[in-house]
Amino acid sequence: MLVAFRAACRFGNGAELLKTVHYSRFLRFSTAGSMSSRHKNTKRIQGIDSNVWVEFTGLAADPSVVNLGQGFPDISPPSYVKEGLAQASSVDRLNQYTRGFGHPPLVEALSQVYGKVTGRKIDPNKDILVTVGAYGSLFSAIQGLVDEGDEVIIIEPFYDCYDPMIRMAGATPVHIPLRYKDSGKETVSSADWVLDPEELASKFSSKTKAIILNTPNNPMGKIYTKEELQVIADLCIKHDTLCISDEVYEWLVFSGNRHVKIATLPGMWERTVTIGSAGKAYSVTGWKLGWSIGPAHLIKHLQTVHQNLIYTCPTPLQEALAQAFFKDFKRMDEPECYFNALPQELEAKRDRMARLLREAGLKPVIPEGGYFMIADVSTLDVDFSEMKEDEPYDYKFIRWMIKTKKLAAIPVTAFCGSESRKQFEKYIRFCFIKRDETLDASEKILKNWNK
Ligand code: IK2
Repeated sequence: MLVAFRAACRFGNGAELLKTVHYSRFLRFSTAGSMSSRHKNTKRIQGIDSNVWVEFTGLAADPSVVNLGQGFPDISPPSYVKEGLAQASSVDRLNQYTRGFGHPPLVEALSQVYGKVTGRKIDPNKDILVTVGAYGSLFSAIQGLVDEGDEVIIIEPFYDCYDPMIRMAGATPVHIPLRYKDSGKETVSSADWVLDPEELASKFSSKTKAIILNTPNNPMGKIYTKEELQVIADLCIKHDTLCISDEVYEWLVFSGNRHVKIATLPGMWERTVTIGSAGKAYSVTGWKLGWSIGPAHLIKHLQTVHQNLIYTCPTPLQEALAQAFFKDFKRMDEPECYFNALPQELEAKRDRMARLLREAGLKPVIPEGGYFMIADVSTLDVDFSEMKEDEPYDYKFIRWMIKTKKLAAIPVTAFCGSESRKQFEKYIRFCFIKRDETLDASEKILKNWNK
């Protein structure tokens, strides 16, 4: 409007100026009229408009801030993965649409890898769906399998999108927190956070359609043992409940631990959708490719959502990912396989992060897997007098830390319902899949913490 006004004045075009003023008035009135009803949001997105990633990624964008917040690697992805994408995009045919439910070479590669891991034959066309990130798989699974009036159990702390996705389907999330069980050891580990089997059993009812499991867990790094998974599996079978198992960190397992797929327990394959992510498997979060694997009678419902939502994922990315999987499938038991090499590299970063946090007076919970570490910050004396009154402690702490210390992390209560806020608000989450230079910069901040 201002530009049009200036131009009209400069060129002496009075008629044009009047037209512009009239048009802008018309726009203002017509918009104001319709804002009241037609422009309102749908009920299904009521109350889910705030998002921790939108808010804290914005705050951490200041280049003077060391960002250990959002979970993306700043280490390089493997060179053969990057080269594979360049090669794929040089083939004309691979720049066009591909099969909607997954590019044929990719579903073939996934069926080989997961066939080996699960010890069962996986049909590349019927048991797999390739999606836009693990987000796409979660959304398709929840929309395709969960109905209005259903209940879905989720274990706190949980990846934050589960809750709004369940609400968007018209269902009700039922939360159950992991509870801290003192092992008597000086070091607290993610294994010390456990489900109470009786409390879990009390959450199942005739309305329970599904439980969402996340192992290794984000934000805590907990890896459920086979015995813990068996408790969940027994309840799923008893109540004829589905399991949506988010296993995006499946390869990121530190020494002394083992990742078990709940789908491999007796009676669980036919009721489980297992979700993976290329972003996490190959340190390429920007590729946003994920997949769901499960029995054809469940996957077909996810395929129905997918074909009416986005239809197909980018072909060159799927081709490059397929070639990476074929390469690593051949050497899955060797240390060079990325699925074995990355957790080794990460374990050293985990140990360094834990040491740095302890030196600054924070109390880290040592993760068994994944690339996040939560730490108790309640021991630190911080003046929050200028902060918003009504926010949980962890939100205030991180706002203060970004502003005062130039270090970004993520509040753990973003991963909880309001009932468990008190239990988790003294923790914040750090991401440690970072280059040595980034960890050096955080070390400098943490070493000077008390100055
Ligand atoms: N499920 C879990 C458990 C995830 O952690 C993620 C992505 N991580 O998010 C970044 C962070 O926590 O800082 C997803 C699903 C989604 O994966 P994708 O990126 O493949 O959609």
